[in-house]
Amino acid sequence: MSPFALTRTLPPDATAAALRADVAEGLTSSPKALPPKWFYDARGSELFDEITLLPEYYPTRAEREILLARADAIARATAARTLVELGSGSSDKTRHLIRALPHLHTYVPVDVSESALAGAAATLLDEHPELTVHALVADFQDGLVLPDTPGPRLLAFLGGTIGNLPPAERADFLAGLRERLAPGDALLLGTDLVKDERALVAAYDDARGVTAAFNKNVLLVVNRELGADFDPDDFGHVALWDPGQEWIEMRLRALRPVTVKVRALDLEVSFEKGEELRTEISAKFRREKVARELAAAGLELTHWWTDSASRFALSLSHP
Ligand code: AVJ
Repeated sequence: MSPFALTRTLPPDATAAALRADVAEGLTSSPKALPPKWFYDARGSELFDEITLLPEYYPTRAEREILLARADAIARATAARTLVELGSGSSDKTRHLIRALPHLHTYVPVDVSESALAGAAATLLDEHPELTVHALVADFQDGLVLPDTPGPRLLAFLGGTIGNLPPAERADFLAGLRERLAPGDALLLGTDLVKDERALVAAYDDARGVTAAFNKNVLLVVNRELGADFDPDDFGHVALWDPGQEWIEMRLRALRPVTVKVRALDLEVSFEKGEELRTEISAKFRREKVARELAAAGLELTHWWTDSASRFALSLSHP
Protein backbone atom coordinates (compact mmCIF):
# COMPACT_ATOMS: atom_id res chain seq x y z
CA MET A 1 0.00 0.00 0.00
CA SER A 2 1.15 3.52 -0.68
CA PRO A 3 2.13 5.41 2.49
CA PHE A 4 -0.50 8.03 1.70
CA ALA A 5 -4.23 7.57 1.22
CA LEU A 6 -7.01 10.11 1.32
CA THR A 7 -10.65 9.23 1.90
CA ARG A 8 -13.46 11.69 1.32
CA THR A 9 -16.48 10.97 3.47
CA LEU A 10 -17.98 14.34 2.67
CA PRO A 11 -19.77 14.51 -0.67
CA PRO A 12 -18.47 17.59 -2.54
CA ASP A 13 -21.71 19.52 -1.96
CA ALA A 14 -22.19 18.51 1.70
CA THR A 15 -20.52 21.63 3.00
CA ALA A 16 -22.66 23.92 0.87
CA ALA A 17 -25.86 22.19 1.99
CA ALA A 18 -24.84 22.33 5.66
CA LEU A 19 -23.99 26.04 5.40
CA ARG A 20 -27.36 26.80 3.80
CA ALA A 21 -29.19 24.96 6.55
CA ASP A 22 -27.18 26.62 9.34
CA VAL A 23 -27.64 30.12 7.89
CA ALA A 24 -31.36 29.63 7.21
CA GLU A 25 -31.91 28.43 10.76
CA GLY A 26 -29.44 30.73 12.52
CA LEU A 27 -30.54 34.01 10.95
CA THR A 28 -34.25 33.36 11.49
CA SER A 29 -34.02 32.26 15.12
CA SER A 30 -34.01 34.52 18.13
CA PRO A 31 -31.39 35.32 19.26
CA LYS A 32 -29.59 34.97 15.95
CA ALA A 33 -26.63 32.60 15.85
CA LEU A 34 -24.19 30.93 13.45
CA PRO A 35 -21.98 27.91 14.28
CA PRO A 36 -18.25 28.71 14.54
CA LYS A 37 -17.19 26.12 11.99
CA TRP A 38 -18.01 28.58 9.19
CA PHE A 39 -15.15 30.89 10.18
CA TYR A 40 -12.62 28.63 8.52
CA ASP A 41 -12.43 29.33 4.80
CA ALA A 42 -8.92 30.01 3.44
CA ARG A 43 -8.95 33.58 4.79
CA GLY A 44 -10.45 32.56 8.13
CA SER A 45 -7.86 29.81 8.59
CA GLU A 46 -5.13 32.33 7.83
CA LEU A 47 -6.60 34.75 10.41
CA PHE A 48 -6.80 31.95 12.97
CA ASP A 49 -3.13 31.12 12.37
CA GLU A 50 -2.40 34.81 12.99
CA ILE A 51 -4.45 34.70 16.21
CA THR A 52 -2.27 31.87 17.53
CA LEU A 53 0.73 34.22 17.31
CA LEU A 54 -0.90 37.10 19.22
CA PRO A 55 0.50 37.95 22.66
CA GLU A 56 -3.04 37.80 24.11
CA TYR A 57 -3.93 34.37 22.67
CA TYR A 58 -2.16 31.94 25.02
CA PRO A 59 -3.91 28.57 24.32
CA THR A 60 -1.77 27.48 21.37
CA ARG A 61 1.53 28.25 23.10
CA ALA A 62 0.35 26.72 26.38
CA GLU A 63 -0.75 23.51 24.67
CA ARG A 64 2.49 23.26 22.71
CA GLU A 65 4.44 23.65 25.98
CA ILE A 66 2.52 20.71 27.47
CA LEU A 67 2.93 18.54 24.36
CA LEU A 68 6.66 19.16 24.30
CA ALA A 69 7.06 18.42 27.99
CA ARG A 70 4.78 15.37 28.03
CA ALA A 71 5.17 13.70 24.64
CA ASP A 72 7.27 10.89 26.15
CA ALA A 73 4.81 10.34 28.98
CA ILE A 74 1.95 10.19 26.45
CA ALA A 75 3.94 7.67 24.42
CA ARG A 76 4.56 5.48 27.48
CA ALA A 77 0.95 5.66 28.64
CA THR A 78 -0.53 4.78 25.25
CA ALA A 79 2.02 2.74 23.22
CA ALA A 80 -0.03 4.00 20.29
CA ARG A 81 0.37 2.38 16.87
CA THR A 82 -2.32 4.58 15.30
CA LEU A 83 -2.75 8.28 15.99
CA VAL A 84 -6.06 9.79 14.88
CA GLU A 85 -6.28 13.57 15.07
CA LEU A 86 -9.61 15.37 14.77
CA GLY A 87 -9.46 18.85 13.26
CA SER A 88 -5.81 18.34 12.41
CA GLY A 89 -5.41 21.49 10.26
CA SER A 90 -1.70 21.97 9.61
CA SER A 91 -0.77 19.14 12.07
CA ASP A 92 1.71 21.62 13.48
CA LYS A 93 1.64 20.70 17.17
CA THR A 94 1.15 17.02 16.36
CA ARG A 95 4.64 16.57 15.01
CA HIS A 96 6.01 16.65 18.59
CA LEU A 97 3.76 13.72 19.39
CA ILE A 98 4.54 11.80 16.21
CA ARG A 99 8.23 12.14 16.90
CA ALA A 100 7.78 10.75 20.41
CA LEU A 101 5.63 7.69 19.59
CA PRO A 102 8.12 4.85 18.95
CA HIS A 103 5.54 2.27 17.77
CA LEU A 104 3.52 4.61 15.57
CA HIS A 105 2.49 2.93 12.31
CA THR A 106 -0.35 5.09 10.93
CA TYR A 107 -1.39 8.72 11.32
CA VAL A 108 -5.00 9.54 10.49
CA PRO A 109 -5.52 13.30 10.24
CA VAL A 110 -9.21 14.28 9.99
CA ASP A 111 -10.21 17.69 8.70
CA VAL A 112 -12.83 19.33 6.48
CA SER A 113 -10.08 21.07 4.52
CA GLU A 114 -8.61 18.80 1.87
CA SER A 115 -5.87 21.30 1.04
CA ALA A 116 -4.76 21.47 4.69
CA LEU A 117 -4.68 17.65 4.84
CA ALA A 118 -2.64 17.28 1.67
CA GLY A 119 -0.12 19.91 2.79
CA ALA A 120 0.28 18.45 6.27
CA ALA A 121 0.67 14.90 4.93
CA ALA A 122 3.38 15.95 2.50
CA THR A 123 5.43 17.60 5.26
CA LEU A 124 5.00 14.67 7.65
CA LEU A 125 5.90 12.01 5.09
CA ASP A 126 9.00 13.99 4.35
CA GLU A 127 10.04 13.82 8.01
CA HIS A 128 8.79 10.24 8.56
CA PRO A 129 9.09 8.24 5.35
CA GLU A 130 8.18 5.04 7.23
CA LEU A 131 4.84 6.44 8.44
CA THR A 132 1.54 5.55 6.77
CA VAL A 133 -0.75 8.58 6.50
CA HIS A 134 -4.43 7.99 5.88
CA ALA A 135 -6.10 11.39 5.65
CA LEU A 136 -9.86 11.70 6.11
CA VAL A 137 -11.81 14.59 4.67
CA ALA A 138 -14.66 14.58 7.15
CA ASP A 139 -16.66 16.66 9.58
CA PHE A 140 -15.64 15.11 12.89
CA GLN A 141 -19.05 15.83 14.36
CA ASP A 142 -21.02 13.53 12.12
CA GLY A 143 -20.53 9.79 12.27
CA LEU A 144 -16.82 9.38 11.78
CA VAL A 145 -15.81 6.11 10.07
CA LEU A 146 -12.19 5.36 10.90
CA PRO A 147 -10.01 3.23 8.62
CA ASP A 148 -8.99 -0.21 9.85
CA THR A 149 -5.53 0.44 11.34
CA PRO A 150 -3.41 -1.28 13.99
CA GLY A 151 -4.12 -0.63 17.68
CA PRO A 152 -3.70 0.66 20.24
CA ARG A 153 -5.21 3.83 18.90
CA LEU A 154 -4.69 7.29 20.31
CA LEU A 155 -7.44 9.73 19.39
CA ALA A 156 -6.31 13.35 19.76
CA PHE A 157 -8.60 16.37 19.82
CA LEU A 158 -6.40 19.36 20.54
CA GLY A 159 -6.60 23.14 20.70
CA GLY A 160 -9.57 23.39 23.03
CA THR A 161 -11.99 23.09 20.11
CA ILE A 162 -14.24 20.85 22.23
CA GLY A 163 -15.20 24.11 23.95
CA ASN A 164 -16.97 25.27 20.78
CA LEU A 165 -19.70 22.71 21.45
CA PRO A 166 -22.50 23.51 23.90
CA PRO A 167 -22.83 20.99 26.77
CA ALA A 168 -25.48 18.69 25.25
CA GLU A 169 -23.63 18.43 21.92
CA ARG A 170 -20.37 17.91 23.81
CA ALA A 171 -21.89 14.95 25.66
CA ASP A 172 -23.09 13.37 22.39
CA PHE A 173 -19.76 14.02 20.75
CA LEU A 174 -17.73 12.43 23.58
CA ALA A 175 -20.08 9.43 23.65
CA GLY A 176 -19.53 9.06 19.90
CA LEU A 177 -15.76 9.11 20.40
CA ARG A 178 -16.04 6.51 23.15
CA GLU A 179 -17.86 4.20 20.72
CA ARG A 180 -14.87 4.34 18.39
CA LEU A 181 -12.39 3.31 21.08
CA ALA A 182 -11.52 -0.25 22.07
CA PRO A 183 -9.94 -1.41 25.35
CA GLY A 184 -6.33 -0.18 25.37
CA ASP A 185 -7.11 2.86 23.20
CA ALA A 186 -6.98 6.40 24.59
CA LEU A 187 -8.33 9.92 24.10
CA LEU A 188 -5.97 12.91 24.32
CA LEU A 189 -8.07 16.02 24.83
CA GLY A 190 -7.00 19.67 24.95
CA THR A 191 -9.12 21.96 27.13
CA ASP A 192 -8.67 25.62 27.93
CA LEU A 193 -9.05 26.37 31.65
CA VAL A 194 -11.12 28.84 33.65
CA LYS A 195 -8.98 31.80 34.67
CA ASP A 196 -8.99 35.52 35.33
CA GLU A 197 -11.74 37.19 33.26
CA ARG A 198 -9.41 39.90 31.94
CA ALA A 199 -7.00 37.39 30.46
CA LEU A 200 -9.85 35.41 28.91
CA VAL A 201 -11.55 38.39 27.31
CA ALA A 202 -8.24 39.78 26.01
CA ALA A 203 -7.56 36.46 24.27
CA TYR A 204 -10.77 36.96 22.27
CA ASP A 205 -10.55 40.74 21.84
CA ASP A 206 -6.93 41.46 20.95
CA ALA A 207 -5.50 44.96 20.62
CA ARG A 208 -4.65 44.56 16.93
CA GLY A 209 -8.18 43.52 15.99
CA VAL A 210 -7.21 40.21 14.39
CA THR A 211 -9.95 38.36 16.29
CA ALA A 212 -12.46 41.04 15.24
CA ALA A 213 -11.51 40.43 11.59
CA PHE A 214 -11.75 36.65 12.17
CA ASN A 215 -15.22 37.09 13.67
CA LYS A 216 -16.45 39.29 10.81
CA ASN A 217 -15.00 36.86 8.27
CA VAL A 218 -18.04 34.63 8.75
CA LEU A 219 -20.14 37.38 7.13
CA LEU A 220 -17.85 37.34 4.09
CA VAL A 221 -18.21 33.56 3.87
CA VAL A 222 -22.01 33.89 3.83
CA ASN A 223 -21.74 36.68 1.23
CA ARG A 224 -19.60 34.60 -1.08
CA GLU A 225 -21.23 31.20 -0.64
CA LEU A 226 -24.86 32.26 -0.42
CA GLY A 227 -24.93 35.58 -2.29
CA ALA A 228 -25.65 37.65 0.82
CA ASP A 229 -24.89 41.37 1.09
CA PHE A 230 -23.54 41.78 4.63
CA ASP A 231 -21.38 44.87 5.11
CA PRO A 232 -18.90 43.89 7.86
CA ASP A 233 -18.57 47.57 8.77
CA ASP A 234 -22.19 47.48 9.96
CA PHE A 235 -21.13 45.21 12.83
CA GLY A 236 -18.93 45.50 15.89
CA HIS A 237 -16.91 42.68 17.46
CA VAL A 238 -18.04 41.59 20.92
CA ALA A 239 -16.25 39.14 23.23
CA LEU A 240 -17.69 38.50 26.67
CA TRP A 241 -17.26 36.09 29.56
CA ASP A 242 -20.35 34.30 30.83
CA PRO A 243 -19.46 33.44 34.45
CA GLY A 244 -22.51 31.19 34.89
CA GLN A 245 -21.77 28.98 31.90
CA GLU A 246 -18.02 29.52 32.16
CA TRP A 247 -17.67 30.21 28.47
CA ILE A 248 -16.50 33.03 26.24
CA GLU A 249 -19.03 34.22 23.70
CA MET A 250 -18.20 36.02 20.50
CA ARG A 251 -20.92 38.05 18.91
CA LEU A 252 -21.37 40.55 16.09
CA ARG A 253 -23.41 43.58 17.15
CA ALA A 254 -25.34 45.66 14.59
CA LEU A 255 -24.07 49.22 14.88
CA ARG A 256 -27.21 50.56 13.15
CA PRO A 257 -30.44 49.07 11.83
CA VAL A 258 -29.35 46.59 9.13
CA THR A 259 -31.25 44.70 6.45
CA VAL A 260 -29.48 41.85 4.68
CA LYS A 261 -30.54 39.83 1.65
CA VAL A 262 -29.37 36.23 1.34
CA ARG A 263 -30.01 35.53 -2.34
CA ALA A 264 -29.42 31.77 -2.35
CA LEU A 265 -32.01 31.36 0.40
CA ASP A 266 -34.42 33.96 -0.93
CA LEU A 267 -34.28 35.40 2.55
CA GLU A 268 -34.32 38.94 3.94
CA VAL A 269 -33.18 39.43 7.52
CA SER A 270 -33.19 42.57 9.63
CA PHE A 271 -31.19 43.49 12.68
CA GLU A 272 -32.27 46.22 15.06
CA LYS A 273 -29.55 48.60 16.11
CA GLY A 274 -27.63 46.82 18.93
CA GLU A 275 -28.98 43.39 18.01
CA GLU A 276 -26.37 40.65 18.29
CA LEU A 277 -25.55 37.56 16.27
CA ARG A 278 -23.78 34.87 18.31
CA THR A 279 -20.90 33.37 16.34
CA GLU A 280 -19.02 31.25 18.88
CA ILE A 281 -18.95 29.88 22.37
CA SER A 282 -15.60 28.76 23.72
CA ALA A 283 -16.11 26.90 26.97
CA LYS A 284 -13.41 26.90 29.63
CA PHE A 285 -12.95 23.96 31.99
CA ARG A 286 -11.84 22.81 35.40
CA ARG A 287 -10.39 19.38 36.04
CA GLU A 288 -13.52 18.12 37.82
CA LYS A 289 -15.76 19.16 34.91
CA VAL A 290 -13.54 17.42 32.35
CA ALA A 291 -13.39 14.26 34.49
CA ARG A 292 -17.16 14.30 34.99
CA GLU A 293 -17.97 14.78 31.30
CA LEU A 294 -15.51 12.07 30.27
CA ALA A 295 -16.94 9.68 32.87
CA ALA A 296 -20.46 10.36 31.59
CA ALA A 297 -19.23 9.22 28.16
CA GLY A 298 -17.64 6.06 29.58
CA LEU A 299 -14.07 7.37 29.68
CA GLU A 300 -11.83 7.35 32.74
CA LEU A 301 -9.44 10.26 33.14
CA THR A 302 -6.01 8.86 33.97
CA HIS A 303 -3.60 11.76 33.29
CA TRP A 304 -3.98 15.52 33.61
CA TRP A 305 -1.19 17.84 32.54
CA THR A 306 -1.17 21.64 32.51
CA ASP A 307 1.33 24.23 31.31
CA SER A 308 3.51 25.90 33.94
CA ALA A 309 1.03 28.79 34.30
CA SER A 310 -2.01 26.43 34.58
CA ARG A 311 -3.79 28.08 31.68
CA PHE A 312 -4.50 25.01 29.56
CA ALA A 313 -4.75 21.25 30.13
CA LEU A 314 -4.17 18.06 28.21
CA SER A 315 -5.92 15.00 29.57
CA LEU A 316 -5.61 11.37 28.75
CA SER A 317 -8.62 9.12 29.25
CA HIS A 318 -9.41 5.47 28.55
CA PRO A 319 -12.52 3.44 27.86
C1 AVJ B 1 -9.80 26.99 17.47
C2 AVJ B 1 -11.87 26.77 18.57
C3 AVJ B 1 -9.86 26.56 19.81
O1 AVJ B 1 -12.13 28.81 20.70
O2 AVJ B 1 -10.17 29.62 21.17
C4 AVJ B 1 -9.88 31.83 18.49
C5 AVJ B 1 -11.12 29.63 17.97
N1 AVJ B 1 -12.00 31.94 18.33
N2 AVJ B 1 -10.24 33.10 18.70
C6 AVJ B 1 -10.98 29.09 20.39
C7 AVJ B 1 -10.99 31.08 18.26
C8 AVJ B 1 -11.53 33.16 18.58
C9 AVJ B 1 -10.46 28.76 19.00
N3 AVJ B 1 -10.52 27.30 18.70
